[in-house]
Amino acid sequence: MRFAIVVSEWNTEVTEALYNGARETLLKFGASATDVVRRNVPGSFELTLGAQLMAERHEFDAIICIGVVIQGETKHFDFICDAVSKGITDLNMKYNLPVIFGVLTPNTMQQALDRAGGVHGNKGDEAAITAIKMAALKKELEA
Ligand code: RBF
Repeated sequence: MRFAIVVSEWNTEVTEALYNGARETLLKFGASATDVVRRNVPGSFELTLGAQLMAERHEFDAIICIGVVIQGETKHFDFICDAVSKGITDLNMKYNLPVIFGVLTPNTMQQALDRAGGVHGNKGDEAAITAIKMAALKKELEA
């Protein structure tokens, strides 16, 4: 299977850890390095268009979106989270393709780090497993 990972450049310490977790999990479960394609976008708000541009290529079995929006640090929190969660939901339906919401929305940077390879694991790993499960479900039901 082929996977795209779209990574937001805000809070890169966290998004890089999430990306590495997602990529390593895809490779661990059998994806080859050439079948995992990464592209960056400036912020989480741009994840929707970034994922849509990847979906338009019709060459991926799933797309993983990775971002971090920290509630305590921006009044834009609700705008960005609402937009990207709705945007990603719409892409799932528009392309009939798993587009995975790997966006952390914690209150603090420490909570983000705890979920990006810290005490609460790595949500990037979980996003990758979700991508694999949904791509497999799609293949099974469309066979
Ligand atoms: N993008 C993120 O991915 N995480 C953030 O925490 C975040 N905070 C922002 C706070 C403000 C005040 C603004 C204007 C933008 C923020 N962005 C953040 C960037 C946003 O996702 C997007 O890249 C820009 O709004 C340009 O469309």
